[in-house]
Amino acid sequence: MHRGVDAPRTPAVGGSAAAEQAPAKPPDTGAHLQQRFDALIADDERIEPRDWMPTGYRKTLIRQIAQHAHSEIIGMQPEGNWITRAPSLRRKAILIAKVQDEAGHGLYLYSAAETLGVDREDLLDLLHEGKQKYSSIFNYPTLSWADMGAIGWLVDGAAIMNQVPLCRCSYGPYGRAMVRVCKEESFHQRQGFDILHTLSHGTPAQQAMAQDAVDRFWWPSLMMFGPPDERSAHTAQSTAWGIKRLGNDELRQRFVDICVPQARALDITLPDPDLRWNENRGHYDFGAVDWAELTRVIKGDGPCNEQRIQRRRSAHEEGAWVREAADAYARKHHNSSAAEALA
Ligand code: BYC
Repeated sequence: MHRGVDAPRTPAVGGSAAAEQAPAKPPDTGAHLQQRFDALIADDERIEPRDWMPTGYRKTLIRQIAQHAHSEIIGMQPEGNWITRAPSLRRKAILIAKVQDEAGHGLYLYSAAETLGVDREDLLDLLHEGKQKYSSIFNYPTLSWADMGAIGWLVDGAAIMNQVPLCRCSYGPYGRAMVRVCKEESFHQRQGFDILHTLSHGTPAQQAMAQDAVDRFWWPSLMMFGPPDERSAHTAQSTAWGIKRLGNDELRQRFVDICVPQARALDITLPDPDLRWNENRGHYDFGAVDWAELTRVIKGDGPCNEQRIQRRRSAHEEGAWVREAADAYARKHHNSSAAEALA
């Protein structure tokens, strides 16, 4: 059971007599702080912003939360591409709402990162300079309307699989942000499934379009979970710290297991000839993922890396006046509140 944000770390001391009898508080030495942190992690308690934490824990969280936030806002681009071409007013309104949700997710996540002592502007600079990553999946183009279905079904589906365990992340602000994000992602996943279901039960041309989208997005979706655990630089330590609750391979396997029956309901074939139920393992076996492709895309050599980052930079520059106006408004508001307090 997680402690609430404001719950005390140490038992309250009753009166002064009790205080006199209480054992002397151990000094906050490095070793003592580390022990307290380790005990919180071992008890599955949450670490909050005011708590001491090892430098590595803080750095890992900043890296992961920032990468996650960047993914949310870069993830608006492939879908934004279809807002003007959605096939009906209803589909357009839903897609606009979804893209707007992604911006909101970015905001929750940048705010969660800021509780670790970093500045959102600095994180954005790191993204724009190519010094921080975002998810590989958003470097693939969205070529047809069916891609909106495949992204919703597969990409949001993979995101939910990855993010539900993150709701139990040992760092409080990240875990709490994930709760809300996951609720919204499940709507996104259903809208994607609905788009594909409509197309795959439509004309032969629509069926082919749905199949083609799934053919292109299936393998990149499996790559979203990261490299295999044995090659993952961070999984062991992040799991020991309770940041990640499950490894990359286990989440990928769960995703495959859940997608197979859903693909059947969609009348869509997953593009993997090695996909079959393994009675002994109680899981679906699946073919080899092209890890060289993931490495290439992460390093900047995916089909749309350049376009995505350029668009992001120009959106940031074009939005400078909005940030300036918001700052000016905040200053004015602050000054008039201060003047009122003095009156
Ligand atoms: N793409 O040791 P590993 C969304 C990097 S948003 C790019 O396993 P870790 C959505 C990794 O960062 C989707 N990079 O790392 C939004 C590390 O690099 P550095 C984003 C990847 O962190 C809008 C290195 O490879 N979701 O779903 O333990 C619309 C070694 O990997 C990728 C999140 O960010 C990749 N696919 O595990 C719709 C969730 N995979 O930093 C949907 C939170 C690995 O050492 N993040 N790398 O240079 C996580 O759960 C974890 O960070 C990961 C990677 C599972 C992604």
